[in-house]
Amino acid sequence: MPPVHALPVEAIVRALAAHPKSAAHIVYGTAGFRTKAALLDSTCFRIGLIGALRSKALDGKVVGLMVTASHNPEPDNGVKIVDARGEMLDAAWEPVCTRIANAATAEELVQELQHVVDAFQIDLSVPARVVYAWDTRPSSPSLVRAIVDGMDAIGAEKMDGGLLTTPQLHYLVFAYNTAGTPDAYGEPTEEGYYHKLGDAYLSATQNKPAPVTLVVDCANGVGAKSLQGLEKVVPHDRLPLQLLRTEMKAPGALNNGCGADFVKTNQKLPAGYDQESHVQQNTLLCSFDGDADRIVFYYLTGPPEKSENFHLLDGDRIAALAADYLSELVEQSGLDVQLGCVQTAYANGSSTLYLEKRVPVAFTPTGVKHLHHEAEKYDIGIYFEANGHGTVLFSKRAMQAIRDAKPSTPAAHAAVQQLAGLAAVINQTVGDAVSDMLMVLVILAARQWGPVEWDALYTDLPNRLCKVQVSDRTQFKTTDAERRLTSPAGMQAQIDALVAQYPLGRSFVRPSGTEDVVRVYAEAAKAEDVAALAKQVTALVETA
Ligand code: NG1
Ligand code: ZN
Repeated sequence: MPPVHALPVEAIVRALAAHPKSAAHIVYGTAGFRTKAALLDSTCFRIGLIGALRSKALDGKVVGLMVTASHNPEPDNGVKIVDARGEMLDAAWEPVCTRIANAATAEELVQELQHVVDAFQIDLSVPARVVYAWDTRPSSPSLVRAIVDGMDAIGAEKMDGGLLTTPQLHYLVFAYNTAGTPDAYGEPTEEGYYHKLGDAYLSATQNKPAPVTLVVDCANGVGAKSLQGLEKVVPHDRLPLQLLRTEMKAPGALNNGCGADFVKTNQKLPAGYDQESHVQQNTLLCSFDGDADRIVFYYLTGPPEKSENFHLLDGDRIAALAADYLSELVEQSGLDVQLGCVQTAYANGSSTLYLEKRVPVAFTPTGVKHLHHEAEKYDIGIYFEANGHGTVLFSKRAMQAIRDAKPSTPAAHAAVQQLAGLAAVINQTVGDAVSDMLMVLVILAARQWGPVEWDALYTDLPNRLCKVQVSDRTQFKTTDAERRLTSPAGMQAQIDALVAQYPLGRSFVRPSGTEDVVRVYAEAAKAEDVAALAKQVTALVETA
């Protein structure tokens, strides 16, 4: 037996033989590791090793490993690490993951592992604790076995979270690590999650008339299971949900013709919705993505055959709804807490104008980890990507102010109560379709609004998002929260000249972090101008 302060090299090398490395080079990016499931076995074994090391590096705190490829097609899969406060993996560890995943031989792998132990001065005698979970993809169980082999080889206490949504795993990690402390987030079980959200929702909607029915497209993914769990703790008359696309076991069904990404990208109903009796004019509808960390809402104002009858209420609208309501509550409560909102360049310009009238607005590069960190700078930080990924963070300071509040009027008292209720409804670790859905329902119930009133907060500027294939997307470099190009030389000046031709014109170009393409975004006051601007900027990019 090697001493406890050394890596168990023999055990690792022995177990490694069952998980041969594929030739593909793989990078730990915004979404963790993500690619075709068939290429991921060795990556998963190795992330089992890394998860254990990360836990040891954090003094034995629980870290999470989630197997999912979110909104991507069913044959894809992925794996990512959840850090001890339930947030995304510390950026300093991303290159560590990449190096370990790509080590070509057993010898190299052991060297890389030892390098991490030395670089982060990890005390290997600290016991590791790792909780893992997976989505509904057929490839997930075998990838989970590879993770377990990795954890067994290095030695870790394993906690089997089972089939969960990504935000449920984030919840579990945070709940484990805060259990028994003054910051205790909730019971660290799946049921604990349903009770925390469900009870908070019931208390925040107390004495309100029954909300409208919400039709939920579960993307045939794990979100269906999560909502069924929630329905067990919240009576149907208090949360009238109609769940559609719940086929978690049907081969090929996941994210296929449904789900948040399909609806947002195509700006239309999930396939087959026109045949559903529940889908009617002015009904509030929403779509989850495959691992239920994203949500978009929508509604119809006439027969679905006509595209102009479809109205999307995306992440920008959720941010606007939250900012409108929360800023009012903060004012009524008299509390000294600062609200702020974080967006990316993809936010519709009209939403930014709307928000800026109410709260400070900051911009970050694409990717929720950037938004999350920026939102932490406020007492109450609202962040949403236009595609529906986001949440609202209540800082320790805000929670303390809410607890210590001595409201002088009944209205101020009610506002403080409502802030406390919303803080409990909203998942504080990561964007969560279920918790975002409940937040929207709480606000709509308080406002007595339906989708039409919500939609009336502002009018979107016409916009377009295009993908361009280029020979080398790394030549595209950006600055100013990805809103301006610094390379290729001279291209930004050309974009500026094009944009200046159109009233309320805006356009930017950035390389995708998840696909081998360059994205072009354009918006302007008139639809025909957007089409022209997007075409001209795309043509510029194609010449690079
Ligand atoms: P990239 O491929 O870097 O544009 C996409 C989304 C992001 C984010 C990430 C992570 C757009 C334009 N981009 O990033 O918002 O969700 O995937 O999944 O929607
Ligand atoms: Zn997702």
